[in-house]
Amino acid sequence: MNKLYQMLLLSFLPVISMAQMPDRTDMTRDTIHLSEVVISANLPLGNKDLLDYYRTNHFATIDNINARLEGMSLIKRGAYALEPMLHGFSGGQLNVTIDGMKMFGACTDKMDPVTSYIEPTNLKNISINQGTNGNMNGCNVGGSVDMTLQEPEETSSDIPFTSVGFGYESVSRGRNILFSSGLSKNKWAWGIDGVYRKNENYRDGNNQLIPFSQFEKTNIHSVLKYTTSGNSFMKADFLYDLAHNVGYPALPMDVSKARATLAALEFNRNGKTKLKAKVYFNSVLHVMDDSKRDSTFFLKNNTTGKNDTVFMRMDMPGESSTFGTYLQAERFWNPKNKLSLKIDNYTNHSLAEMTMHMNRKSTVPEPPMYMQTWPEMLRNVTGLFLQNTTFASDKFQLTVNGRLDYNIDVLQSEYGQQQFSVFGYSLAKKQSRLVKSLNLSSQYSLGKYVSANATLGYSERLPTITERLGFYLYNAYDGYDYIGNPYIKTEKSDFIRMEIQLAKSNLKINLSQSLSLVHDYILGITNPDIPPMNFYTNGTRIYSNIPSARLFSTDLDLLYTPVKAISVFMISKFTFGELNSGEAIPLIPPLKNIISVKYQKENFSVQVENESSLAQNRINKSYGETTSPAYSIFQVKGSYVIHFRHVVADIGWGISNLLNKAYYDHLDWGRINRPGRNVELLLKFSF
Ligand SMILES: [Cu+2]
Repeated sequence: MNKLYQMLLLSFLPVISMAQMPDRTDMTRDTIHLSEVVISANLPLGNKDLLDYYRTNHFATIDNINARLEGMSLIKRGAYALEPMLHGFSGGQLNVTIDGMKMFGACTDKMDPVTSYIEPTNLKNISINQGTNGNMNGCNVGGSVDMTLQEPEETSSDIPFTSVGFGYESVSRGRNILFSSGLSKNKWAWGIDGVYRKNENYRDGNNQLIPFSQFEKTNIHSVLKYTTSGNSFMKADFLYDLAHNVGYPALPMDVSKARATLAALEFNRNGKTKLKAKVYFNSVLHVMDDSKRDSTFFLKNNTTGKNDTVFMRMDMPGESSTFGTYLQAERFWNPKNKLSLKIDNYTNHSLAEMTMHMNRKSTVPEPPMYMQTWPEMLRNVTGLFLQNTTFASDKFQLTVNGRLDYNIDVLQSEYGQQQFSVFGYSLAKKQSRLVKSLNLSSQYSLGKYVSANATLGYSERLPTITERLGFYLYNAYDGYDYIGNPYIKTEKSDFIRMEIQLAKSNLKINLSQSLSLVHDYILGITNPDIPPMNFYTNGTRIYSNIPSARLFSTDLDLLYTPVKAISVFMISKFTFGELNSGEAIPLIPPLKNIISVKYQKENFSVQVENESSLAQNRINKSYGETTSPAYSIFQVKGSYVIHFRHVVADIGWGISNLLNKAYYDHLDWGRINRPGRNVELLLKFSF
């Protein structure tokens, strides 16, 4: 089995590892950093056991994987494109990047988080950094999620490799096809991978069809690599992702088209000084569509006093494109100190429009009403990141890092200015800000198997375009229209995290606690003076800074292998969030626990999993939040691998929601039930 073969064979298998950790920092070699996940052939020895706990099946979506990561929860508005939340932080409070590249969704309603444009088959790693410490790719308060794209490895043999898989899911009649292929010759290596998915509406545990839960998507990623010398290479990535007919049952609109393209060129040198330079471009188009929804309203007619039928249709396209570049270097400047540096710059262009077509039955059609919900804006950010790690002794290491981001926002549209003049704002065409971050972390080993980590940090973050210039953005969760605040202050966070790890050969435990004290926390505050614009909104909220908010999280991860064939994996997550008023931060998940037991012998494996959540009664009613009940669901899955000459056939099966429970998660908008019992079958051939 050559290396490329291995790489591609394993390309669907997520595992946990010391991703992105240079050799020297691997102080406790047996320790598993459960916050970092690798999906690749570069899986470190000994971590193979963990692999299947992250792989729900070969056709797992990125959401399935994210749901199992430490501290990660998912906000659900439909069956597709779940929004990541890390320890109660989401949206602009998180840095989501693709191998350090900035990319922004084009939906004003957060229907398309960046993760929705990536498939597990594209991925080599997912690495997560918690709190203010995730500032390598941008200053932020809630942490970072960086996804590295899959890449081929140059080999001496030039045997092409191909793998094709087919899958079926009963609950949504989901059909999935995935493939990957690779070729390498001399200094060249090429890889291609992709997925096609088509899902119809799914049924919940009450056997009810959930309307508007369908989706269809195609994803393709290609990478070409050229090794210039022993320790340097050039790499070109191209990614295309197209989703259409995506339903969002919890929202009043669906998506007829969500398209992303990404192109990147990278130079990498691995010498005494490690160098990485990258230039990239990505663009996202998002078209919202309510043509399949009932858009009839009944309004009292002012003159007749009778109920009048009103039809309202909306066209809401959005686009976002980002051009960026970065240079990263790493070097030991003496035997005990390693310095890392990153300089980066990106320019993002975004625009979202809304045209409302309103038609009263009793009168002539009104002229269409046009708005820019994201006025056309250019955001340019230049950042400098510096980090030094001191390996003080075999037992102790200290890392200090800091970052500065200089931002210029240029409002390009006249429209945006005019829109805001209604509220008495005279918008400056240009606005600049400086945000900063400083973090100190230490790692100390307390004996052969136990180590402790502590982090202390401060960071600020830029407000998003929605928070600054968003214009009448309807939030289907609380029923309010949201308006940005052009002069909103940056959000700031003080952060502390403690972690203790036990790492023995058959038992690994990781317990962590994080506390964030956020100042000038950004939240929409109701403004009773602004009249509602539509007949279906509760009122208008303006993004505002509230004095402070506190978020506390605790996570426990455990991996236990009592005997060789059996392994047990558990992950528990809990977050508590409070505003300075003492009220709960809206949409904080309750305690959640996943436990999984696996039996594996040779080519056969079977795994039983339980996912349980407590009820959430600590809610904020003024944000439309309601309590949610506890639930507990089971799933079972298995696989069998057959080797036949040069072909490897992988047969997989699984039943999720085994007891056909009708349930929803606290972060699921609209209290819409999740899928009921689902039988999945998959077949994968590699040759
Ligand atoms: Cu949208």
